[in-house]
Amino acid sequence: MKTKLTELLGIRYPVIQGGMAWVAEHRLASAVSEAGGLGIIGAGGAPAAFVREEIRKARELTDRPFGVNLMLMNPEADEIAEIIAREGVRVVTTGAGNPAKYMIRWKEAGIRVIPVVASTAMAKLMERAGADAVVAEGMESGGHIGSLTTMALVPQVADAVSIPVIAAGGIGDGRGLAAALMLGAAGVQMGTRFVVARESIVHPNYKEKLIKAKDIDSEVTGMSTGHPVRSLRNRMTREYLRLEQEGAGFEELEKLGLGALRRAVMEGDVVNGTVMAGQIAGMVKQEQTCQEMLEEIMAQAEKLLSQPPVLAAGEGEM
Ligand code: TUI
Repeated sequence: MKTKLTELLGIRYPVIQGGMAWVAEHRLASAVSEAGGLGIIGAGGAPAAFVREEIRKARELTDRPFGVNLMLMNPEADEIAEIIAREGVRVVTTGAGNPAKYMIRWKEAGIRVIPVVASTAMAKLMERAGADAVVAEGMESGGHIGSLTTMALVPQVADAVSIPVIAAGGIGDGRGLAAALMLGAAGVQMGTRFVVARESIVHPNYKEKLIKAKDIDSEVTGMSTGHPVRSLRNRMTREYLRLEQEGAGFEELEKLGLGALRRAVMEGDVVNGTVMAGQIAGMVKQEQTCQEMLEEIMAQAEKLLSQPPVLAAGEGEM
């Protein structure tokens, strides 16, 4: 399947992996790239030196292009931005902020820059600043989210900019990919599905909780602080929401969130840790290799696109 995205990045399938903090490390990123998508190392809140090592380790595991996601609230964002430029990374995605101040440096290093946006205003701003594409991420996503749904956001962003748009949020299989292309996207970004990849190093408890989750099992905390985060319901989200309802201040709430994602991903504390996941958690049913996932997703999308269900021969009145 050729799209503006596969051409822009030189990849086989129009699928990029989300830049998930702690989860998206060199093994997952290189496996996604080896399987024909675009793997991404998520800098999350990690120190710059750690990110540099992750980039070098990924390069040992694949000759294919991979990217780095710079989470813009990282205290070492400036240093990481410079490392990305110096280490010969091919693609950068950004999250949770405006990356405009790094754009000239990255473009001059020949990097494809793909900011994640949650509004048409931000998408237009990024296009003017020189972005090569944008990820339009709906609130179905796991982690830090905006307020629009993918269904509403993607076509509006596609109308607002002329660079390729990558749809994210609520996409976990070939139906989601086919639908995203119909909405005007040139490809998709998936996070939650890749969390349970065989090559993903997240603690088995995290994978198990995700595989057991149903459609309604995610919750959004942090609405009151201006940093809404979607994760699976557990003692942590209940306690957080109770404190928010009681009018707890920003500082008390932030303290609760600090390190909680790391506790869930690395230590397997899925009770008191933050188990970030998107609304498609209910359709994540089993651990598979990245290659199995991508082949299944592409086969399903290609079938749907060549034979849209509503036009299927001889079925009903339509
Ligand atoms: O960034 C994400 N998802 C994330 S970042 C993250 S780490 C974290 N953990 C706890 C609390 C806060 C962060 C976990 N998940 N997705 C991309 C994304 N970016 N979603 C929404 C946005 C966004 C929001 C506002 C992008 C730009 C923006 O603009 C604000 C501005 O600066 O004008």
